[in-house]
Amino acid sequence: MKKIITLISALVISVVSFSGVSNAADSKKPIVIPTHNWSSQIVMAYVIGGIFESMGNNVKYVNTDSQAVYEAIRIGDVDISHEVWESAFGKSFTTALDKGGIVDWGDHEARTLEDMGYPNWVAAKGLCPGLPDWTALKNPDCAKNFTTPDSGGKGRMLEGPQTWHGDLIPQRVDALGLGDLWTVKFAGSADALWAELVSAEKEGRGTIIFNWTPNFTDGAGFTFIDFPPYTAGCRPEDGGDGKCGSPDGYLKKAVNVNFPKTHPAAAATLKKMSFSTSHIGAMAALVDVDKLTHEDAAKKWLADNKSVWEAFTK
Ligand code: TMO
Repeated sequence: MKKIITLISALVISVVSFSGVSNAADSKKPIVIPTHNWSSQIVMAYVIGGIFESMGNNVKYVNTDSQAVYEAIRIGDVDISHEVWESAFGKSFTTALDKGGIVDWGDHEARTLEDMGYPNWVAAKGLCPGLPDWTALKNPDCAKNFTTPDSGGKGRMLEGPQTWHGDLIPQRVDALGLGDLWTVKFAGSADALWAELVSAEKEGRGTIIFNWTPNFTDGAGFTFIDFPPYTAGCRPEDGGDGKCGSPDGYLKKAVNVNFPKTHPAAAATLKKMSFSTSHIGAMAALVDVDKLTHEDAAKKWLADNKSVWEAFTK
């Protein structure tokens, strides 16, 4: 009897140490990676999935709302986020952090800007003298060059999908006293923003759209408008008057609190993972310029940048 007990306890000890946290292998349970609705994020999802798979992990992609994802990570439905953009999602992310269950997993090297701007030919054609200073927008002779059939005689700005940051831009336009001259419409998708650039140029009318960096438009002749500087608390959602532009923002990663326990190797790799402005711009360009599918873009990016990502796995 004593012998059997000794045998059982030895077995228990070896099983426990085998599955122990410190040097355990990653669980075979698929790592749940979210996809949203802009190109770099989707390509990077497949890039990271490919890196995890190269380490022997299983992965699963779920299309998730880009605000609700932080709550989904917090409660464990999604394992990671790889593009937490400060301007659009900082508030949802911080709210989830405060509730617990989600962990800040560090910053990418790239800094971000998410704001309204225009293709450089708008300035070259003299459609709004004084840009990129926002006060140029107060001039009726500027606004009239940006009208569209649906803008009620006002200049039109084309925002991205409303799920990204709600009424931030319409609020700002009103707060800055631009509401009599300008109206804000929401695009249904990122592709609608890029289509607007093409049609405005064809029609020779001015256009102001929402855009961001890193993106495929980096270095392709796009200028962001200089609004009054962002300061902590300046937005209406934070109690401010809304008379401010967007921050020089972070681009973070985040994980569910249990992810480093279930998948320690993948978690360590994600922690080291840091993409630059040009890495992320290239991921977007493979889709939006070269017209690859997101999956093919990720495969190509991984093949072209082996030395970059292999370093994260070591
Ligand atoms: C979140 N985004 C990059 C579309 O601004």
